[in-house]
Amino acid sequence: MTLKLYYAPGACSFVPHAMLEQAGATFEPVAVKLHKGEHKSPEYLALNPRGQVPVLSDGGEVVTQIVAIIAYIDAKFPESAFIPKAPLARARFVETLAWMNNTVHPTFTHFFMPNKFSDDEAAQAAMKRFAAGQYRALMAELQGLLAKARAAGQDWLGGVHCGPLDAYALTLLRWGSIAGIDPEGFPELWAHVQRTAQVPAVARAIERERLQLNLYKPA
Ligand SMILES: N[C@@H](CCC(=O)N[C@@H](CS)C(=O)NCC(=O)O)C(=O)O
Repeated sequence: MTLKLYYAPGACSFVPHAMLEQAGATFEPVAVKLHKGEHKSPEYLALNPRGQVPVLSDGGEVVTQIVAIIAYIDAKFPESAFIPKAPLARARFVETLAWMNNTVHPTFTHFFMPNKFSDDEAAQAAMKRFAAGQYRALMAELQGLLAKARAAGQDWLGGVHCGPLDAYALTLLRWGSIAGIDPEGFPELWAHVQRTAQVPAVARAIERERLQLNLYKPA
């Protein structure tokens, strides 16, 4: 099998995972257990020296970074039309993807892995608290983007069908529930995520990763 996706359950690698399922691709899913440090093993670092998921390997060529992997899967499975072709719609898609990947995602990393940003425990605790607040505001912004898409007649964040932006939104709201944010506090976004989870290809990726969508525990 030429295509291999290295993923960690519940991680950002869910986005290319759902895309490959949606494309009907034949691929080998390879689970990487982050909690066991498998991403820091010599074998994995030989594949991706940054020690992160996702990694997509195609016949020995390795692609890292979600944005690049999404572009690659889109180009490889053009019939799935993951990324709109019309100039403005395409720019809007990339605009939202870039924001998810360079703003929302790293904000969660500051909550989830504050040790990446400081070796001072008090600073880490402060960072976690601050990042959770920032993340809540970003969820509100994401819900606003969804409302804007709907007002423009789109059922899905990237256009007429469920795609990578919807899978990323699902991942980000699920992460929010880990950060103490009740997804039900964002009813339109939560409904959208639940609807995304019911798309058969997305449901297959959820099942393989054994994901629970809402991990919120009231204090
Ligand atoms: N900029 C990277 C971020 C990837 C990333 O943050 N991956 C996380 C999982 S969501 C990871 O592998 N974390 C383990 C670590 O960084 O040690 C991308 O877009 O692919």
